[in-house]
Amino acid sequence: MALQGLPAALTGADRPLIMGILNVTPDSFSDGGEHLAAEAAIAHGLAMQLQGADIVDVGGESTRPGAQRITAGEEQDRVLPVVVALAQAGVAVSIDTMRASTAVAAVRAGACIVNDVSGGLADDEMYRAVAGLGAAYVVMHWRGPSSTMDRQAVYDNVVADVVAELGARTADAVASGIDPASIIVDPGLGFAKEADHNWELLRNLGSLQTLGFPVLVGASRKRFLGSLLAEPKGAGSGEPRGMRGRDPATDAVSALASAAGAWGVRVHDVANSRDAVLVGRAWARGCA
Ligand code: PMM
Repeated sequence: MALQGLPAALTGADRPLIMGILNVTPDSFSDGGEHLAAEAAIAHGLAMQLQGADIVDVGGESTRPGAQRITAGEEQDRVLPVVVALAQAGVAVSIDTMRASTAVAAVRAGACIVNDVSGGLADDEMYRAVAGLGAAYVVMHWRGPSSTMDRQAVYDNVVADVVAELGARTADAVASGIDPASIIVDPGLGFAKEADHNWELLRNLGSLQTLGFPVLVGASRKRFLGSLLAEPKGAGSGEPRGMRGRDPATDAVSALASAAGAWGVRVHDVANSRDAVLVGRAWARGCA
């Protein structure tokens, strides 16, 4: 069944969708404040659309490890002008927020997806709010805020535990009135996960698919790619590869996630990930 809440052009796509990342934050670990000014953020969102982004994911609150929360007002001041302008320009906009009030305001401003990295855990009002919106809803695996998440990376079996926890979240979401046909799940790479937890989850994307929802993968420029690519430095431990140097590895994950049947990839490097998902799809099918 087609995913509910998305524009028809996206529900008909026969390849994984590209969700371009637009962090409208001064301290985002990837963008470092480049896009803080609304004008610059809007221009970057439009540029990503031209490069082939199917969706632009607008976020106002950093989820960088150790990041502190901001107020709802600050978050909405950052994201709403950008959501309005991009939606008016015909971009399919996703709002990356853990707050029900921001989700509601952004969908009213034109967003068609609520991307909730907390999977509903950060705000008791989120499921009820999303149930009435008619938007798609990304339920990401999460165990706690960025300030504490590194301590929560403890699993008996990371794949089974993440599937069980996402299963519980999605069941709660449906019980609160959210249409199951509007739900997307995401393993939450890097959120309460050590590097090998992320690799184990990627190797087992099929287990996430057993939940019965489309699967979104967000590996772009994350720490586990930086540490994989660390250059040996003398006899000591290597320095992680810098952010921008992680894009080819992100593209490789996009190709492999596509071959494994992912519904979408959330990336900074839109143009190359778009090529990569086509390679992955052709690889899996044995034809173009
Ligand atoms: N990662 C980040 C933020 N939002 N949303 C989803 N659905 N999945 C993710 O993996 C995810 C996310 C953090 O990364 P960023 O700071 O580069 O945006």
